[in-house]
Amino acid sequence: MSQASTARSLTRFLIEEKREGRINPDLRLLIEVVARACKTIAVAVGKGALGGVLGDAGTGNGASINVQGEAQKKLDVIANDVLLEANAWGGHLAACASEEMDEPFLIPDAYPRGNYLLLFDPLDGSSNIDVNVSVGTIFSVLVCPGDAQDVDTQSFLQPGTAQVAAGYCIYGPSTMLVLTIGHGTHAFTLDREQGSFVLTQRDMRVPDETREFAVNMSNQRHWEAPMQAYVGDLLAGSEGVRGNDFNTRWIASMVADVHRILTRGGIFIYPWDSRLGTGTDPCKAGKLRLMYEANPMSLLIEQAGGASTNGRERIMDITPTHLHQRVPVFLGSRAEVAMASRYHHEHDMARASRFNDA
Ligand code: P6P
Repeated sequence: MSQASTARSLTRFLIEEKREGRINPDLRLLIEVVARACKTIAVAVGKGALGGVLGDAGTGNGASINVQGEAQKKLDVIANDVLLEANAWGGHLAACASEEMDEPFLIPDAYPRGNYLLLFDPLDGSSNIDVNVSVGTIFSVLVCPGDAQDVDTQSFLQPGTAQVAAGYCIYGPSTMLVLTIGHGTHAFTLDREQGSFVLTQRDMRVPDETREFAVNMSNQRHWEAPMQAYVGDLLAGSEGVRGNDFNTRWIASMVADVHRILTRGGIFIYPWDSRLGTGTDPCKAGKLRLMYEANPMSLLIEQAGGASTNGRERIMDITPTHLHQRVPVFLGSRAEVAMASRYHHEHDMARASRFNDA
């Protein structure tokens, strides 16, 4: 049989998952629609300067700023619009929420509403667009609690454990869709000639151990004590308590860093830092967003045997209070995430003991 005929397309994979009772027709449609939207985004991203879509969005009086207070790129807006338009009419969604929109987009009355909620970062890492570094789309799927006609922001505020699907599409040398529907994490590569995603890695596994960490070291002086201690011991390498040398990678595109970790292991860290205030404000508890960055990536990583915490607790156990709230992120190889979390736990215990002794 030819390679083409034995290759398993995303469509065939989802039909077989439905046959196994792991997915229902509406969720299958949702994933196919998101995958198709990602192919459209891949075309726009791939054009680069030839597409006239690089640079900042916004009119002549300066770049437009999104709800995060960040300058929007033209491709941020394009990717967001592609995902909204693709998902509006299918009848599978009640509403969408996006990093690029203050409020959720409720499916208009002109179309039927379904029982799913879709959350996305339409183009994560977009600051890398203008320097031709891999970027990606991250998405998370929840079930709408109650009647879809009553959907509102509160409907989205569910912990990561409530996700029924999550994934990302990475626009790199190849375009890949990495997906979980709660039964493993699987990778599909876009066959540009056929125009379809083909299963290229079933059941990705994150190695438990690693010698590679990903963090933006320029923020080191702003980190809290346990994070300083943890990274200090990594940097001490084989002459320090860890007894091994470590390598570092930082692409500054979460999708690309997480994809590397899913592929060969590692730990990805974006910790809280003192510039963000006391850490008690959920909208300043870190840089990365809980609902449409940390939660979907955490589900993908856990489904691949890895772990994901905020340094102190499992990220997917956090009950959100704000749609755009942020969270410190430690995710990847299970043993290394446990080690980083141990530094935080031991720091907190010692502080509590000093407080009790005072
Ligand atoms: P820094 C991209 O803007 C992003 O949200 C993630 O994709 C990435 O991991 C992080 O920010 C990079 O942040 O502060 O290193 O530029």
